[in-house]
Amino acid sequence: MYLSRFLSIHALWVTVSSVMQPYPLVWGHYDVCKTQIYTEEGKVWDYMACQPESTDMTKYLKVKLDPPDITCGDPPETFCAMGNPYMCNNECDASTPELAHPPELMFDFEGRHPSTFWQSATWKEYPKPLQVNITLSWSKTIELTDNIVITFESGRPDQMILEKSLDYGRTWQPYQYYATDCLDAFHMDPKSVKDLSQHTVLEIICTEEYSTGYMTNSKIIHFEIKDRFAFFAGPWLRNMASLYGQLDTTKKLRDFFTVTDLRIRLLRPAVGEIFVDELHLARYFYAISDIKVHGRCKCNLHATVCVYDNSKLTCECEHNTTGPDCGKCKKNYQGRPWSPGSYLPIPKGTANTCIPSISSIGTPPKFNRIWPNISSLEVSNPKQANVCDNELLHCQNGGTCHNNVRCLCPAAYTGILCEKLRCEEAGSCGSDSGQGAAPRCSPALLLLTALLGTASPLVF
Ligand SMILES: [Ca+2]
Repeated sequence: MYLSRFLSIHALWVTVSSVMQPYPLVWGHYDVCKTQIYTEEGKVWDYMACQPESTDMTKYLKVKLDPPDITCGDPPETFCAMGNPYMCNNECDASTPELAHPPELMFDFEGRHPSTFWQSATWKEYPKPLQVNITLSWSKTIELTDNIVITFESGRPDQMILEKSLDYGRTWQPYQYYATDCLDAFHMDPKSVKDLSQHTVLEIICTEEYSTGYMTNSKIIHFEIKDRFAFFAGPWLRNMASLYGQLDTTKKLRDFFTVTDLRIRLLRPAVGEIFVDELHLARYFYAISDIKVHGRCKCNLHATVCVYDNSKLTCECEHNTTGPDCGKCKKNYQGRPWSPGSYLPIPKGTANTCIPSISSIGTPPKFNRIWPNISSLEVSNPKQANVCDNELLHCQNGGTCHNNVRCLCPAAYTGILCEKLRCEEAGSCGSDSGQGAAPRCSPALLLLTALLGTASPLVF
């Protein structure tokens, strides 16, 4: 509910700012889906590509551990400090809140001392491997915008794989391998992200950077999103236009940063020495105090708001699109194939709005079918296609939109959008009459012009 409230405030701000500002406050941030502009025809909507703000996505995930009973404390057990096998006075007890280490402590507010953390059972079954999968699920496609950061309280694992899914956990692909010895663990040469380039940015690497034992001064493991962005946007990410351009034109690159789920596969705990000390197996376990995942809902550049309701994230779609990711056109708005918005041209992008289906506006027989019921229609009935809405569907030639269901036309014009000369319909338009000043565009062209308004360029 918190997100819902936050996003409502955000939505309100977007609405207010779009009224106040003819253009987005900061160019190239894609934080406004539409804005009113003034043309010779009066106020009309101008549409642009838009996306939700990047935020802390750990508030909206579900976490699952496998094996499910791997968390320590049931039954209670003592564990030792890794650096000192004789310091074994720590206890994990799931039934005592002060001594329990449940998974949610990986996502609580940090900054306190000592840290709160999830902890696994110890490696008492050595040499059977101690392996744990931690799956983070959003049930929604999200786009990562910052490094994934995992903070270990137990020394960083000797072997670990970070994996991602794009299909809600049905299939998994490796994101990055982590090992003290990449060649030994995964038969891969060790690499760092800095060894990559624009051309090899999608390569899946094994890194030893984060996996040396407990003696090192850091507890942190990164999956480097920003370093990968920097290949396109420069070291300080100043040239975001270049990055957005690449994301727009290279689907594989965009998909690389898109996930529905992440899976942390802990394959071997930190040992800190070459050999496992079999006499003190209570030194070996996994403990994670914090996981950071920053990203945004993927809304295909058709929404700035993503609502969290009933434990589910959903884009609040604009541009006449619908679906959890705004991945299709609304009913009666299928006048051209759905298309994602585009970051290009910088800064406002292209909205690629869905336009009304020609048939929804009506050939006369269809229109006649709905016309008798118009008086009983709720204007706000979302299932009823608007005949006019002052956004995409403008009444033409001075006509005015009445309750969204019909255009009131000046005497000389007729048609659903007042697009036809009345004399033309009657077959009485003289070539030399005063009416000749009116454009003799075909009704279809007039209709198309009406549908598009001042919206972004058409891409069929
Ligand atoms: Ca914590």
